[in-house]
Amino acid sequence: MDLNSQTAYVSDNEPAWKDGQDGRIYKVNGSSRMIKAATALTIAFVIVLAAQMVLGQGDSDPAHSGGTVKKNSIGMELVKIPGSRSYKMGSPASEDLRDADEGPVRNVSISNDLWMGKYEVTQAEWEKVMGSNPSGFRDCARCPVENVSWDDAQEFIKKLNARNDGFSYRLPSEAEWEFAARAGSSTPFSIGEKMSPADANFDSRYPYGGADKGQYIVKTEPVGSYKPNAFGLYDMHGNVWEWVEDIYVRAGYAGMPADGSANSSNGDPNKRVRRGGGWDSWGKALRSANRGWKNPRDRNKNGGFRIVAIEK
Ligand SMILES: [Ca+2]
Ligand SMILES: [Ca+2]
Repeated sequence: MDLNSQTAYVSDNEPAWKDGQDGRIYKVNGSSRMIKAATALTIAFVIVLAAQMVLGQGDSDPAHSGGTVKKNSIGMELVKIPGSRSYKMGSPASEDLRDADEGPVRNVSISNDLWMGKYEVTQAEWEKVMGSNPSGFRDCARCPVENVSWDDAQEFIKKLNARNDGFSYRLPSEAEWEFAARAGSSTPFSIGEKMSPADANFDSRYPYGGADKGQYIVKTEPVGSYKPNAFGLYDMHGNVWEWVEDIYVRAGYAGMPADGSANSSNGDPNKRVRRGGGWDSWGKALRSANRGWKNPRDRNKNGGFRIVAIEK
């Protein structure tokens, strides 16, 4: 295996990539003001959520069908992702700081309803299934598990399936992941054109779309620390990169399956796609269309996953 050539192409969080994009060193400033603003936003959001719960409006809007949540046998929360739809996967050439592998934009069908982890798989959930915790960041049971390879994630899924709890589990396909991350949006992020430190955990010295800079936290945070998207999914942008099932093909989507299934046959199986960016990524890497990849045996402190479940 040629690790060097791999490093040369993987990009979204490597220093070389950062240097290539922008020679300036940004100064972190206004961080306490930023934290106050984030706290105020969080409080406002909790009030809105509480009001929705009291009024019972959480499930009434079909565009927000993420209101439907089930728990599996280990207490993992699964959000219903509506099927029978198609969406435009990939980014248009006009999207700022995109990479060529995000196109061409094409229609992809998501035929069946599926359930997706409301959060990244947590350290506590991993430990419950696997009996150990490989994470690099310690003393945070509700933080996402990281330091897990694609192969490790498959092992977790195998053990979870062996519990026979009414769902059959797997990694999301790349197409399912992007559909879930967009949650109906066609902007760079599910929240719009900008990515600021109040929106996700990333290296917010390098925000996107003209958003204010903030303090770089330099670690994972407990899942659900930021606002969910319209499907009710948390941390699709940032915190940890998320493995998906697909083999990465640098040439992009031409000739790839358009029925929502994973690409498991084209390209080099030693390149598996990761999505969504992580705590050490620049804002650009968190875009819904962005694609990264790693060797399926690589373990990284910035990488975890979430699962998809199909009702049996
Ligand atoms: Ca994530
Ligand atoms: Ca990329």
